[in-house]
Amino acid sequence: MKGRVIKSTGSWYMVQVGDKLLQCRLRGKFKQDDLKLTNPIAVGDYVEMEQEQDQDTAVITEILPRENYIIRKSTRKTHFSHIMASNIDQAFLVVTLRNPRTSLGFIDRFLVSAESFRIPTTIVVNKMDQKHTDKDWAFLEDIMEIYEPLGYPVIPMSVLVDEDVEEKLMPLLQGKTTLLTGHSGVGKSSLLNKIVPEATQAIKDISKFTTKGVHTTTFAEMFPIKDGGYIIDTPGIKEFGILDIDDNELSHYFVEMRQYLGQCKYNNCKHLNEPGCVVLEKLEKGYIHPYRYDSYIRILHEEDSYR
Ligand SMILES: Nc1nc2c(ncn2[C@@H]2O[C@H](COP(=O)(O)OP(=O)(O)O)[C@@H](O)[C@H]2O)c(=O)[nH]1
Ligand SMILES: [Mg+2]
Ligand SMILES: [Zn+2]
Repeated sequence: MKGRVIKSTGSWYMVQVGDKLLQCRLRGKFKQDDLKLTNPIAVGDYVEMEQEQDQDTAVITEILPRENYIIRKSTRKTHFSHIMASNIDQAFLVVTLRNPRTSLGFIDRFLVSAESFRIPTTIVVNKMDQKHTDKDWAFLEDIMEIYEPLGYPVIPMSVLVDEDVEEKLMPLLQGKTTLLTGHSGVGKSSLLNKIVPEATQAIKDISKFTTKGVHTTTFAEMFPIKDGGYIIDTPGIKEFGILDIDDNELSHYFVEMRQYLGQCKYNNCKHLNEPGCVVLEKLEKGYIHPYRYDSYIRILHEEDSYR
């Protein structure tokens, strides 16, 4: 029997099989190749199960290979990582121009992570109904001018006020597994509730179902949407860091730089001030946005400071 893990508490897993939910546990040890993981099974995993005799629970016997996954460092065990979610088709990064203002640096950090996991991203600019200043409008223009040409669609909207939220977003969400992310307070839960009105109820049901006292909010949760597809809500986005990206690797995750890599004079070029650097040349000619280059430099130095 094959299903998909939509919720995990660490010891029990909620698995969706067709339109049914099954409570499952693990049997035996699972081999994890190179990763040291605190969780062998993550939300989003496709698994094989065997029904337990005389019970409406099942045992997970196998994890099918993951297409991708997002991971963060374990907060409990050093040198261990925690898979937050797997088999993700796309991310929706929700940002706001004010209350709170999402910085370009934050957007770029997320995009680098998403690129490293090979997850395409759409930027949803929410709370467009708010009273915006000239500076806010200029910021929206920057966002559209910088990210749309790079292949990151930008969708301004108001989840609270717009009547066509579902109409606008559903075609983009259907049949896909979408990671919903962004700063706290930008409207992720509001968006989730528009797309999956049952979500609030589902959250309650599931927490009733799982062991009492388990702190479930640190886990990602996956919500099936009607006509196929899932939305994954991730708590703790603050920790969605950039893991172990080498200095020389970083520019691979800036899509506009990627195309020039290999053309620099030195093959270990960090695009800082090296002679014959094609990235610097393209920056000067205006093919690379100065804000993006600025983010590149910041992330490069931040990464250094972790070591
Ligand atoms: N003005 C306005 N407020 C919104 C909008 N969407 C959400 N909010 C409000 O922003 C606050 C945070 O929303 P929430 O969905 O909890 O954000 P989350 O932390 O990202 O899940 C709540 O008070 C919402 O009512 C919007 O489109 N416009
Ligand atoms: Mg929320
Ligand atoms: Zn270079």
